[in-house]
Amino acid sequence: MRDKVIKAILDSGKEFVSGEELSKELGISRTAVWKHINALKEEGYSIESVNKKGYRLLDSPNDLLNPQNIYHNLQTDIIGQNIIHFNKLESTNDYLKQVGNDVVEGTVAISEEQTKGKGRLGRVWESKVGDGIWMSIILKPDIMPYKAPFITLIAGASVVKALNNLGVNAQIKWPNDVIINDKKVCGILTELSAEIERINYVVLGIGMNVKNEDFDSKLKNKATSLHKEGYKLHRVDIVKEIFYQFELLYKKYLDNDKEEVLNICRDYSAILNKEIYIIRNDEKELVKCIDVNEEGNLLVKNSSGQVKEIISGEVSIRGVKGYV
Ligand code: BT5
Repeated sequence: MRDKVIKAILDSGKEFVSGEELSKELGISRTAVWKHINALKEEGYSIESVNKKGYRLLDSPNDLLNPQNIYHNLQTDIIGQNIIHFNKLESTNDYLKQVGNDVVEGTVAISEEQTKGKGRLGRVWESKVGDGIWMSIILKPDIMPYKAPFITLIAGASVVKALNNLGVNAQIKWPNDVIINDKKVCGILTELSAEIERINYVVLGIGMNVKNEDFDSKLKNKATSLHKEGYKLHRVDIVKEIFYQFELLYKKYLDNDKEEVLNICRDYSAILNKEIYIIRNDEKELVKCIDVNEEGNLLVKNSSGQVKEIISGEVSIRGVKGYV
C-alpha cells in the first residue's frame, strides 16, 4: 500500500492530491492515508500537507533509492523492472547469486549499505551507508559462457555513457573501472553461474561512489566520488540513466551488434595510446595500449614492438605515474 501512495503522489507531480481522492483510489481510510504520508515524510520524502487541498511533493525524491522512485518514468523493458531494495546487505552480488534461478532477467538488488561488498579476486569494496549506488543486475543471455566477460564492457560503456549524458567527464579504465580525473569512481564485478555450454545467469555488480566526502588512507589516492569531483547528482537519476543505457547496449549485443559498445570503450578510454603497466601476479611490464579489439580484449605493444592481446580478468593495470 505504501508503494501505491508513493506512486499516486509521484504521478500527480506538483499538483495537490486530496486525502479523499487518495482514500477512494486506494480503498483505505483517510486516516490510513495520513499515516502513510507521515511515514513517507520520515523516510525522507518532502511532502507538503495543506488543509482542504491535500498533499503534494515539494522536491522530487531523486536521492532515495526506493524502487517506486526508480520505476517512475523508467524507460526500460527489462532492466530494473523488478527492484529489491535493502537498507543493509552483505553484498548485492551474493544476494542475487542465491536467488538467481528464481528471479526474472533484469531484476536488480540495491542496498544503501554493504557489509561485505567485494571486488574482483576477493578484494574488498567499500560500500558505506547512503554514500553510493551499490547494486547488482541479473542477466540471462543465451550466449556461450566464454563470452560473458564482454558483459563487463557493456556495463562499463553504459555507466560511462550515462555519466557523460548527465554532464560528468568520466572515462573507462579497461576493463572494469570508471574514472574521473584519474581516480576510480565506479567498479564493476561480473560473476557467472553456468554449465559448460550454457549460462544460467550472470550477476552484474556495479558500485559507484556518489556522496562520499572522504576515503580511508588506503583509498585516498585512487578513489573519488561524484560529489568530491563537484558533480552533485542524485542517485535515482543516475540509476535510471544507467539502466536505460545498459538495456540499449545489451539488446544490441544480443542482436550481434557490438560496435557501439566498442566505440564507447575506445572513445572514452583513459588508457588508449598511453603507456601503462600490465601487472600479472608479481610481474610488471611497461606497454603501450593500442586498441580494444572485437572480442573486447586489450591490444598492447611491448618495448620490443611485439603486439599482445590481453584478456580481461587476468591482469591489473596501472598508469606510469599512478592509478592511471
Ligand atoms: C571492482 O573490483 O572494482 C568491482 C567492484 C564492484 C562493487 C559492486 S557494489 C555492488 C556489487 N556487490 C558487491 O559485493 N560488489 C559489487 P576490483 O577491480 O577488484 O577493485 C577493487 C579495489 O578497488 C580494491 O582493492 C580497492 O583498492 C579499491 N576500492 C575499494 N572500494 C572502493 C571504492 N568504494 N571506491 C573506489 N575504489 C575502491
